[in-house]
Amino acid sequence: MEQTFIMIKPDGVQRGHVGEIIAFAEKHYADLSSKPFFNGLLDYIVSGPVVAMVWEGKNVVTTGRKSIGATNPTDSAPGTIRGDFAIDIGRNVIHGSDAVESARKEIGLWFPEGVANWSSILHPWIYE
Ligand code: IDP
Ligand code: MG
Repeated sequence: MEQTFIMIKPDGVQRGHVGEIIAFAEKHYADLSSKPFFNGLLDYIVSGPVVAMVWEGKNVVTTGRKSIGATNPTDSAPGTIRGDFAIDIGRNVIHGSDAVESARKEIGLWFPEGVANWSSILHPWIYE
C-alpha cells in the first residue's frame, strides 16, 4: 500500500522548546537549499517539537496533499488544513510528501527503524 510522510509543523503543535534536529531539517528540505527562504525555513522547522507520522492508503500521497491544500495558504481552499488554519506561506502548519518517491525518502529519514505494520479491522468496509 502507498505511504506518505506527514508532519505537523511547530506552529501546528504550538511551540515551546528549541528543536534539536537541524541536520534532519537540512536533509529533509535539501531540494530547497538554493532558495532565498531556506535559512528561515530551517529556523522555523527546528523552532519547536513536531508531530511526525506516516499515513497509508490508496493514492495517499495525492489525497494527503489535497487535504493539506496549496503551499501558500492564500491559495488553499476552505476545508483544507492550510486553508482553514494558516495565513502565511512561511507558517503553513503542516507538511506532506509531494510524490511517492519523496515519501519513501522522507519516511526513511524520519523513521530509520521502519514503521509498524498495522491494518484496521475496518479495511474491508473502506476498500472494495
Ligand atoms: P510544500 O510544503 O507545499 O511541498 P515546498 O515548495 O516544498 O512546498 O516548500 C516547502 C516549505 O517551504 C513550504 O511548506 C513553506 O513552509 C516554505 N516555503 C515555500 N515557499 C516559501 C516562500 O516563498 N517563503 C517562505 N517560505 C516558503
Ligand atoms: Mg514540498
